Amino acid sequence: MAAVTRAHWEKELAQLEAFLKAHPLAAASDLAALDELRVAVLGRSGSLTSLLKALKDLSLDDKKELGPKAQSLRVDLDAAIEARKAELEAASDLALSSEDALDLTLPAYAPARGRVHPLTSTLEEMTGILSLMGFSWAEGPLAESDDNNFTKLNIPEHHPARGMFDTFYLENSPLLMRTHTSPVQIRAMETSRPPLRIMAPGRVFRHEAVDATHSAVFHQVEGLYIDKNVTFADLKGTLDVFMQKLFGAQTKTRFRPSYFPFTEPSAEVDVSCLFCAGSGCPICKHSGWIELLGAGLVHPNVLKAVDYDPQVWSGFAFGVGVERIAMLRLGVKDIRAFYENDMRFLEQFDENLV
Ligand code: 2NM
Repeated sequence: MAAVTRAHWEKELAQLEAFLKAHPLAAASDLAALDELRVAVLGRSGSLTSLLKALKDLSLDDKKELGPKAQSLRVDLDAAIEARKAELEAASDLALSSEDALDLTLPAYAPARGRVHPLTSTLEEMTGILSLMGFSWAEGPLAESDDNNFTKLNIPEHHPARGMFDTFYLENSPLLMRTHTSPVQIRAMETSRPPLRIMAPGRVFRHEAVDATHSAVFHQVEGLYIDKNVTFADLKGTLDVFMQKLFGAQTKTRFRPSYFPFTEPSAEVDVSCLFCAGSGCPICKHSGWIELLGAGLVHPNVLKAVDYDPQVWSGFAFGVGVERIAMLRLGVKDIRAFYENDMRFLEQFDENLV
């Protein structure tokens, strides 16, 4: 700035004050705008800097009078700039941190829901049907006595089922792992008087070579009905309804003569193929029938073993494998998949029973 007069200096200061009034630092919208203002006023060739430099051209009296005015303006401006700068920085920090912050308006993560194991849902459906038909739930220990598992079920001492190749015997114990849930029926008959209508669902153990259709540990549901004058017709009617409730009203049953030590007569029970309705397909090997249950009228020796008089009481019993039913309904080709707990397998079975 060339040498100035007092009047010129005062005019310049008035202009600067007017400018600052029109552009208050407190209104600078961001740090860049604030710095631009700072440079324009307080920078090396800023308007206030120039005025302070120009004081040297004024008289000593004018300097004494005007110098403090300009100085105090400069101090005020410095303070205002610092204050606004702090404000803008705080605002931008806040903006940054709220970008990273949890947005409470977002929907919550869906919780990972568990689901019922396909064997459990199958077993529950079977027992649910039997329950509606009047069978009550009975349970017993997995490790059983030889008596309950074999002798009282009319399985003689040298029957092959008793061999080491079929039964898991325990070391240092007279007990064995039950090979069927029939010992539960024995216990129930021993602890209550007939009539009796019970089901025995649960885990059983056989010394099997494991493959796609055999497991050493599997599940059974057995039913037992003891009353006066129970006939084979009662058994047929009961299993007809059970199978129709399980597989659909169109389902038919077929009884073929068979043998079990604990029933006489005994039967293998087939159901009409649930995939082709009996017309023949690869799953029923074109027979139209699928073998599913064992059944029969309770052998008099079994009744005698639990102190029921076979002249007074009679009954039927049946047994069915839970895995076999689940495999058929769910299209599972390898029984081992049920026990591996691979989520990719288990996640396929939510509500999708056949
Ligand atoms: C089956 C087949 C036939 C059965 C027999 C008994 C008892 F205890 F009453 F003797 N409970 N279950 C039985 C009969 C089980 O499973 C294939």
